Amino acid sequence: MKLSERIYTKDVFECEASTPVVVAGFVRELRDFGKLKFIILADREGEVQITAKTGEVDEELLNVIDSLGKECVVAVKGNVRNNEKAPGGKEIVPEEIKILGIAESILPLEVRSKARAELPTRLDNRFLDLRKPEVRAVFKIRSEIANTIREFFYNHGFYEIHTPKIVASATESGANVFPILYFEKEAFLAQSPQFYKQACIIAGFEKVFEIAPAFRAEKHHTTRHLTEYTSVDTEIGFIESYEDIMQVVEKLIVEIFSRIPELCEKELKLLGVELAKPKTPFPRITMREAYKLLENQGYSVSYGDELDTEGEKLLGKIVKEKFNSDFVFLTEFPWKTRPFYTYRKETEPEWTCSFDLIYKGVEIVTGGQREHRYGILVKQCIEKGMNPEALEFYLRMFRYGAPPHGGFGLGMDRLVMLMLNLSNIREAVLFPRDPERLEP
Ligand code: AMO
Repeated sequence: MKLSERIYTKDVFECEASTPVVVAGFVRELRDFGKLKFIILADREGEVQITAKTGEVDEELLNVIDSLGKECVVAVKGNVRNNEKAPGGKEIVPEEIKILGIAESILPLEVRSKARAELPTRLDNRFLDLRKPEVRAVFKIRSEIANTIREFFYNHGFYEIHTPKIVASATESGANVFPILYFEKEAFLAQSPQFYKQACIIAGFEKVFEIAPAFRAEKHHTTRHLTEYTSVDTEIGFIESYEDIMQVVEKLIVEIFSRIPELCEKELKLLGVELAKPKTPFPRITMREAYKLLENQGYSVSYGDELDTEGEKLLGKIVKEKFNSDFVFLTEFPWKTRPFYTYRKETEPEWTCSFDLIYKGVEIVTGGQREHRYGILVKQCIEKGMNPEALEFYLRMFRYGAPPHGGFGLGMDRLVMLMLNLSNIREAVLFPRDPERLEP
């Protein structure tokens, strides 16, 4: 039997009776009724029943089946047979079974059990956890979201860029960078491609995007923070205002919510998730309005402070009731809460030309216009208590002609978690990293 002739289990159900086929996958279930033995064989696309009856198949083949355990990897050559009692109405009568990989008899995690193991056990045994169709569905959808995002940017004239992840300085705040030893020097893992995506705009690329890991040394244990996450970043040149950037975010979100239901119908059904195309434009609320809305509900946030998790959640609820929207742009963040590179309102410099996108009460995007005027940028850097000399490699770019520009960063893992109603960001990531978890 040749593996190159293999078809997926789902394609068996398209075959006429007596068609010879080769399938391969994991032994998900074994049932032994003495003279009648069943294997439920699973591959990425589904499952099929293999039926071996004494008298119908070789004695030797029955012995091979007896030697199998759950999750062994096998290839099966046989003929398709119609059988009303078989799942999906078809089964395979085997002629040859080849063992490709042996599984130990005691599994650290049951693949086909209805009872869900605790998340740490699942993550410790992720390779087995991912064999569950409902877990794998998350990553099929994530793959399609990534492809949709990539296609969206290519279709809108963006260049895809790849920027360094070993860097010389913090971009967002000094507190949450991972220092690394870089030969004899200190270096850091990139918190964001912020400086480099801006460099591409100053280089005249007009529109760029990157989908890549970002690293944050955040020690808090929450259901929405990781130490390594996937960031979807963009930067756009020659903008009028940050409104231009919000419109791109909106279009991208609508594209994702339009495409995923058609691309992942089966997976969404398996997860019990219904995705409706969001109404546009998303409501836009300034931070000053947000403080008032929260205050009216008895939740007070100091004027000029950032919203905490609870505040964001409550605001999400208020917006849902008021505008019937899961999405809201929070705009004009206080200068004191934003990085030094943020563009400030000309008339009210305590407020910035920046925004967050809140989805179901959780921040998924941060963006805004950037300060592109050298003198002001240096002043802002000093105002934030940073040393311009240490940032010379970044600041000098602005001395030789920088167009007005802006962009955003979208947390891919948060988006997947919220779209699929997962209760923890770790479920949206193949091999999550948090303060305690470095393996697998
Ligand atoms: P910010 O730091 O807000 O902005 O990050 C942008 C988005 O990235 C996601 N995110 C995270 N996801 C999981 N775990 C974390 N620890 C984590 N930290 C951030 C969130 C967040 O909205 N340079 C700016 C972006 C820009 O203005 O272009 C930045 O990095 O979804």
